[in-house]
Amino acid sequence: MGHLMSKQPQVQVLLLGLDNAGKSTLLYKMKHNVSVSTVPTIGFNVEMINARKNRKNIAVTMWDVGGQGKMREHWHDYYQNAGAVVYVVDASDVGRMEEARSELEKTLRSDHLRGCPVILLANKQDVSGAMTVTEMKERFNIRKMCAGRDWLVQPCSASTGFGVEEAFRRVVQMVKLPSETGAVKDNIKDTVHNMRYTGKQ
Ligand SMILES: Nc1nc2c(ncn2[C@@H]2O[C@H](COP(=O)(O)OP(=O)(O)OP(=O)(O)O)[C@@H](O)[C@H]2O)c(=O)[nH]1
Ligand SMILES: [Mg+2]
Repeated sequence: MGHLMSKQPQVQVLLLGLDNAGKSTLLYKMKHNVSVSTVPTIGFNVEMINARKNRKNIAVTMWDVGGQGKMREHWHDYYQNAGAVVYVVDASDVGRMEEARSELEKTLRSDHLRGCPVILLANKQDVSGAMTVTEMKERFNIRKMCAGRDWLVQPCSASTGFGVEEAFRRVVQMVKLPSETGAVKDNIKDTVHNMRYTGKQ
């Protein structure tokens, strides 16, 4: 199986966003279609999800990195081979919207993420008072912030599953294959496999 997998193009997707945004909930909803109860992520979770792109099977490795203040200092360790950034926002937490916006802005300043597509997820749409896509676009000034790259704002609820399949489909559409970025090192897939297996023990 390892041999077969290694023939597939591999893409790396980064799930970023503030603590409590819903990244881990989203990851397991995407991977297994289950609702799990989560604890704040210290370090990261990583899962591989198979998908089809350009009539080929691809393996999408989703890196879910902790969003607490201390964890954000490590986000840049994950930037280098990212084919897309999925930025998850708790759309119901209006009080932290500026913090969410400025962290995304800071992230996108990295040279490693130049031209990297961004999918902004307006999560927690099941909560009344959650900001709409239109409101989020304005609040983030997303058109300007994401000038020079593909971007999309998508509503979802990681808890109920609303918009989650659609979000994943869009991620696969937008993600850059390694041949497009030229950035993935030969041994990346081995590293990913090793980390996955280590994580499961
Ligand atoms: N109502 C509602 N709650 C959600 C949704 N998504 C996540 N949550 C809840 O929000 C809380 C935080 O979710 P996590 O997935 O752990 O958040 P996280 O972004 O991984 O947080 P860190 O690991 O600290 O960065 C949990 O109590 C989730 O159940 C959603 O769409 N709607
Ligand atoms: Mg988490």
